[in-house]
Amino acid sequence: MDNRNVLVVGGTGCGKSVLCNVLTGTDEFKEGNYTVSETQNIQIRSFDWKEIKYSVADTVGIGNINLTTKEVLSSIIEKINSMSEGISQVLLVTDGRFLKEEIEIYDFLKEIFKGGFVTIVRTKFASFQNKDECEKDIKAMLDVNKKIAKIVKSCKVIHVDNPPIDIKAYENNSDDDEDVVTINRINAKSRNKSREKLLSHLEQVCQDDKLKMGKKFSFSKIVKIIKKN
Ligand SMILES: Nc1nc2c(ncn2[C@@H]2O[C@H](COP(=O)(O)OP(=O)(O)O)[C@@H](O)[C@H]2O)c(=O)[nH]1
Ligand SMILES: [Mg+2]
Repeated sequence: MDNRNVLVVGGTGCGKSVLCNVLTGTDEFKEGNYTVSETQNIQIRSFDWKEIKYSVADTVGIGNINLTTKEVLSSIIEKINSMSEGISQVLLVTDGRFLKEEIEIYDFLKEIFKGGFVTIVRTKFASFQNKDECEKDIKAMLDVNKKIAKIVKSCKVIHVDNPPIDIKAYENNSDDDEDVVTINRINAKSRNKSREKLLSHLEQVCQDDKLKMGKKFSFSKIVKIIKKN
């Protein structure tokens, strides 16, 4: 069976772990809101789709309060190295704010791989099923500043919405309980739609050739890249 390795990166709290759950169809990646510490043990999970085995790797985000940028980038390198066959596609997750952290990760990845390997996944976008709204949003990204415009132009952008599916009801109020069940159900539907969109995107963009990081990639080079920003 063919296999594809997908690396998920981005700032803290932008929805990386949720995206990994949605893609792999599990709840094994730890979701959290960004005031709480997030993914410490970077995880990989696999699933089969249309005769292809996909392995999805979550990473810790830059901006994590417990780790320095250097530590985060070196943990991403570790992750890339653990996928020994190489990376098929990088999903750079942003929730629309396009933080300095996301730009740093992009520059870093550009330094270690070349070419069109990155898909920007715009999360928390409720109108993700509406093509016009997605296009409008891409236009808005192009207008933020030159640097972001350059990144957006070099990548494919895909919009999704993966809202929470474990919202808890107030206690002792049956009416509210019903509403919460309904919201969770609607949110699960949105996640399913996002998954369909992501899978058909991956099917298109993942080539047989995988990206490999230069074996001699050194830590001092990482530091240089960070300092450049
Ligand atoms: N509404 C909505 N909430 C999201 C989405 N993606 C993530 N979240 C929420 O954002 C928070 C951070 O998500 P998480 O995946 O843990 O972020 P990470 O730090 O990038 O791994 C959680 O509270 C999620 O429920 C999304 O697409 N839509
Ligand atoms: Mg996480």
